[in-house]
Amino acid sequence: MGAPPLLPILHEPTDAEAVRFGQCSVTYRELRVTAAALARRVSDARRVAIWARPEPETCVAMVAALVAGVPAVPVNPRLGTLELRHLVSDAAPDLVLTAPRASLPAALRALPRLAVDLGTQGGSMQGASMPPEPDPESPALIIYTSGTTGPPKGVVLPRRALAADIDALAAAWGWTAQDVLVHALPLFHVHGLVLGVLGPLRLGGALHHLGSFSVDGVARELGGSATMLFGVPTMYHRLAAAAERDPQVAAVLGRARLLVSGSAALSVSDHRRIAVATGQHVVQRYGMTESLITCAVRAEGPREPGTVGPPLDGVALRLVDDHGEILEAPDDEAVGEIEVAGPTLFLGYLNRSDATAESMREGWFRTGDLATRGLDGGLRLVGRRATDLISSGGYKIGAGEIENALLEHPGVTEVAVTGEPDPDLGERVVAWVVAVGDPPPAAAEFAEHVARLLAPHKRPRVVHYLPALPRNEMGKVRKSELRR
Ligand code: MCA
Ligand code: AMP
Repeated sequence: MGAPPLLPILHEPTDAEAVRFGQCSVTYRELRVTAAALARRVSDARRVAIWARPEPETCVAMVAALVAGVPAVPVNPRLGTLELRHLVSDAAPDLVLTAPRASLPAALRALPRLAVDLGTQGGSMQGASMPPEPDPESPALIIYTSGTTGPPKGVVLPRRALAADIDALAAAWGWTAQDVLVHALPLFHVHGLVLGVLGPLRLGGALHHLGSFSVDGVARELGGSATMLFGVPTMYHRLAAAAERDPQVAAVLGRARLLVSGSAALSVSDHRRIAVATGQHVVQRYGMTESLITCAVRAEGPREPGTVGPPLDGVALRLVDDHGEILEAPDDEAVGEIEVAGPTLFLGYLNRSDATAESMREGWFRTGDLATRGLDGGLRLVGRRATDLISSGGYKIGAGEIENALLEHPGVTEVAVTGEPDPDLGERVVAWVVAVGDPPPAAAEFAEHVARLLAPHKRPRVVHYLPALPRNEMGKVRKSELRR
């Protein structure tokens, strides 16, 4: 007996729809035929990069790599030159999978390229045999995630973590093959890729991707066959305003089977605005790239605002205070760091055994997130250990990374980056610069510079010019003073 398949439906595919992007729909049978053919062509690779534009080819490439048992590295197509160069040298993919005619940046053009051809969909099942199921402990995905300093680290996720997490979420939400997910998230992070793509595909349901988020697109899909939405709080903030304005938007949101928010805190106020306008209570879940999703409000349980729910079945989770004491009491008061163990954990950071060791305590992964435990067992997130990690639009952004990029600009002599509250994005990136030049470079130029070197979502939205940065006697910038 081999291992149970990660994507069982591919072994007995039907003509049911698997993924849809705009007019382009791919059935499970077509997915099997195309992905099995592609899997044979990548099976010798050690690792493959996937140019993760929101297109059906990205899903097919991902499935092909999983079928072949070759670790896939999804690449944000908006990465700037610095970040992309780091990813390519760190992950060292043998080839890159793209849609036909994708235009690649220089760092990826140097790699052999394989175009995903949806034209092979019409091929026969005879020629599309499935290779044996890879070891559940083998790496499936390498997802890059920002830390507070230095370049992003590649989180290596095994197949068993993906399977365990999706199954636990399915149990928590009554998520089945009958569900159709409206999807508008990027396909290179856990939220959009593991939950949004592999979730429906493991369960045999469908996903409808909008290409990019819009209130109209979400309303159209939920007014049609879609039953669920996965979004970040910025999306729900925009949906709340739309539902208050437009009774039709309110009605379709109200009819959805489940609206789920994650990646950042959904404000109590936006939760309530949506509940008042639509009758629907958005469900929160909490997780991290390294641990996948570990807590969720249950579909059938109470849906209080401000809580991310109790741990998922099968996940071991503990709260540990500053003295190393494990907090047991559900008092909604004592604050501890969330530590996680169990089947949803990553294997480690790629090429960074030092960082992997630092992130663990006695076999438990230290998330850096601080929470209390409520009477009902649900967790309430109250903050993060690292204040240098900015959470903007559901993206985590390391302040150090932006500081390093800005220091490469000839108009900057000193810089500090902080986050400040933003009603739409949660937090926005703020740069405090000591600039040279008369006049100094404009704020828009600094934004362009960061967008080019890193990625557009990391650009500073506000730039303050200072004659000098406030520093302590050790020379360290006093960010608390700047934030004040
Ligand atoms: C603006 N743009 C620029 C510049 N200014 N480009 C270059 N240089 C500039 N100076 C462009 C952008 O590229 C973009 O183009 C457009 O302007 C607007 O971008 P932006 O302001 O960044 O965002 P937005 O369009 O308002 O998007 C909000 C969003 C987005 C849809 C909520 O932030 C988003 O998709 N967030 C999801 C993040 C996520 O998936 N996180 C999961 C990771 P254009 O208009 O062409 O797009 S966390 C995770 O996985 C864990 C496990 C978890 O718990 O989930
Ligand atoms: P990432 O580092 O990109 O994997 O994002 C994981 C981080 O997102 C966690 O460490 C949390 O700080 C944050 N996060 C995820 N879900 C939630 C949530 N429901 N509420 C608050 N923060 C969240």
